[in-house]
Amino acid sequence: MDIYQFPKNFLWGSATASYQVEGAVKEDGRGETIWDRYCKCPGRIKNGDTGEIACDHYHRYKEDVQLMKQLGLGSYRFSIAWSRILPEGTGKVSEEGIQFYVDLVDELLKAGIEPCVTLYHWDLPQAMQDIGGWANPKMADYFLEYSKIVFEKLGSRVRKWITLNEPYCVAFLGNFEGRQAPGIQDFSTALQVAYHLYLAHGKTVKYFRESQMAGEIGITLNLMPRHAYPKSEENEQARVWADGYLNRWFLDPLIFKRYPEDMIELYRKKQIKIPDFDKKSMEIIGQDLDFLGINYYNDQFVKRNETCWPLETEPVIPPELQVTDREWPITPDGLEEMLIRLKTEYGVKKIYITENGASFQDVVTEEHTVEDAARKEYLRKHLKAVYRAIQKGVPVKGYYVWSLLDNFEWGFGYTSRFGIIYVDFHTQERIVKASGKWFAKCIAMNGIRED
Ligand code: IFM
Repeated sequence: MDIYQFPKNFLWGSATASYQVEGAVKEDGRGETIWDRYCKCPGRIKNGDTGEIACDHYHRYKEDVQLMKQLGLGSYRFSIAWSRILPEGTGKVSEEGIQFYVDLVDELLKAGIEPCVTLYHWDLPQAMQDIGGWANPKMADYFLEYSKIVFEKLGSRVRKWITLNEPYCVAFLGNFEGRQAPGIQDFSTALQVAYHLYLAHGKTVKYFRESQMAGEIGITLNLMPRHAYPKSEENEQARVWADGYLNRWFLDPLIFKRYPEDMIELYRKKQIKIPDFDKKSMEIIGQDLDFLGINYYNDQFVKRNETCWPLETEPVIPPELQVTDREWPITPDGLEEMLIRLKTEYGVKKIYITENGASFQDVVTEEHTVEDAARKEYLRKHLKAVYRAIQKGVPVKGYYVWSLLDNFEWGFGYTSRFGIIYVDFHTQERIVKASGKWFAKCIAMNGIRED
């Protein structure tokens, strides 16, 4: 039997996000968000689902914290809904909204679980979208105003902060592809959004440092190695652009304080307006990070297709690969590859895997269990990839499974389940899946056992 022992103090956690689990969208003064609005538009979300009730975590957080304790989690990553703190995005603060997070943090600490707080996981107050959303240059200051309030209320007890979750998705899925809120389809807007998100991030980290807050602060990016498929010179060019679009456009400003030249050139050639950044703004963006959070699900394969504007690349799925029920290829080696790249190419000093997991169709058995062998296998393979990267000297300090609970999976509504805990969305009953029980064993032995 092989045992893969993780380093002492390795952090084992699980993650959720406010709109995906909380529900209670009209309670205690919470303001409307872009996701509340987006879900109302017919045809956008499978089955017309919304996050109105979701996992009802807002009312059931105590029960959920007990489940986390039962699993032995060292940390719980959750996000704060900006519109619970500032219903209009700016101005009047809602003390009731803040209280929910104060209580949640207290409950976690009582259970010996470290809170890891994401300040922004996509649920922008609608009032902010009404003045242009992240395309508005003032948004960085509004975000700072919001962050300061959260720091003031929770800063004495929270020691792990993440400014933004997956700015790529906010910018490009929300503002170019339009398949996430707010549903805009304009590439230049998406680039502006990405830039303003980064200014918001940078200003917040700067404030965190200047006010000498205790703990650590970072950001979470979704990263994927890209591969040419099939391999050819033409497809290799597509791979480089696809890599620039998702990976380098987000890593380079943070680490090297510049945007990738080849992408700027490509975008200019396509008449796309590039944000007006200068040395000063890049200094703000490239604040020192305590850690980089990465969300990893799969690699992506691309071929050149000149009709696909503006990247001239088309995603393909190699038929020899296994996929999840979302048709995401299962490519654990890619996680190791990306981790090594972060160390060697970008010199990142500390990494948390802030999300990793898989969606599969789950069935509740007659014995009232969920035997999700495929998810367990997915997690096992990816944890082994993390193990190998650590052995090669990559400073990975923790791993959060996505997700603690089955939840509202954005455009897929409740049809796509990522949880290690099953949620019956009619009764709100929770059942710890086989993958959850297996993950609890990993936590208990601080490693993985091959059996
Ligand atoms: O559910 C999402 C999460 O909100 C962000 N990262 C990817 C997950 C799975 O799609």
